[in-house]
Amino acid sequence: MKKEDFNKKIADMFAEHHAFVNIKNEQLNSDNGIYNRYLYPILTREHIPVHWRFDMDYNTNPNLLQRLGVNTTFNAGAIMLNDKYYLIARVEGFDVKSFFALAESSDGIHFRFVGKPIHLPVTNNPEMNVYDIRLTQHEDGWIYGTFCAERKDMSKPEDSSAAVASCGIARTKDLINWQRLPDLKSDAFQQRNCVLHPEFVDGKYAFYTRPQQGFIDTGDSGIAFGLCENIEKAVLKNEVVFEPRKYHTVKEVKNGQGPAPIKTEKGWLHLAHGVRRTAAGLRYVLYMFMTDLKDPSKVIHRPGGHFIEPLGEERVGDVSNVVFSNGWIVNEKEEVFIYYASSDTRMHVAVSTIEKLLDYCINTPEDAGRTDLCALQRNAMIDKNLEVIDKEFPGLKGYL
Ligand code: M1P
Repeated sequence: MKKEDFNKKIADMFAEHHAFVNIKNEQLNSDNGIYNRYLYPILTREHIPVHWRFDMDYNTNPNLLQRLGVNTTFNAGAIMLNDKYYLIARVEGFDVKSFFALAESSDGIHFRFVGKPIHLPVTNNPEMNVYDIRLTQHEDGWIYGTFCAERKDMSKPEDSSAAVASCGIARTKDLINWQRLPDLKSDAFQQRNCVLHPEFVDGKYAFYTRPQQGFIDTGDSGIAFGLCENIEKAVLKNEVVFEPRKYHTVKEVKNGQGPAPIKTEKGWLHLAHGVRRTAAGLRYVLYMFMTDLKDPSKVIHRPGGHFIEPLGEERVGDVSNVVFSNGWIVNEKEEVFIYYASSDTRMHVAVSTIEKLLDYCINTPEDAGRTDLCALQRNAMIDKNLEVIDKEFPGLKGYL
């Protein structure tokens, strides 16, 4: 390529990227009254800046070929800092290694990647991969990131896909400079979906975890809770499963805590993922529950069924039929921005409010537990509605 064509191509690529990241997103009508989805994903691989993928030096890349491709941008942690909305996305290169990258927004909907990918310090046992960071603004003044640190399973040297997942911990004040702490220790062989609770509980750091025996299979596990004295050498004693998986529910195969819970006057709001096995493979949905203000491991409300499911184009991607969330943000108007990834490929947002999420959690009936009871539960609501129609909306009878 001639140098002048090379220069023009680069200018065009930057202009196209700028135009793409500035496309205005549109809120969609809500079909459930609980939250509104948005028309476009909010972070995709097309959001990755040009200079993160291409060598722009004519001497070393005269054909302007992409050198370091990005496959996916998903499973982002989220936090509000200095009135800005931040996501720390899991960005997976073509080399299937993930790294964390910071994206910034002033409205919670339109994001762009800023700076450079985060260079996370390693422990004395460097991991092969990191992903799914949860960000917790802790009352001790630090912002903590807890993430999955994955290493080869050295007990199976012949198996090149055998891995061990642990909970990595790092902390920061500015989301750019990170201090690495030792990985979380507990009796579990493996850990994923570990999240630091934002407040001390009984004067200790509190973790949501998911102890598991295998890398994919979690056995009889569920969302567990445990306390540790020292975050700089975090050892969990007495890790107890308080939100177990359950036969023939959205969390029949496994589940995991999403982001750190949100404190409200009526209890802690939790978002989690639940996994069911289908003929098409595993299906991941999001569900909610609430825990007691004084004891965040005591579930006080369990709305039945899923909260967000993969819909339409969300159903397709690198790992299809998955929605996963490890980040949400509450703003000063008590709007809640729920950031979720679809099919391990791109990020979306759904917007709700604290008022609606509390109503959803407190007043949505629990899973009735059995098909006949579920039918009765629905019929009771329909009978009540027929009375309401009779009294308040007689004109609707023609639609029945
Ligand atoms: O592929 C779906 C998700 O699978 C894992 O989650 P879990 O441990 O709960 O099964 C994670 O690898 C996650 O990143 C991924 O989105």
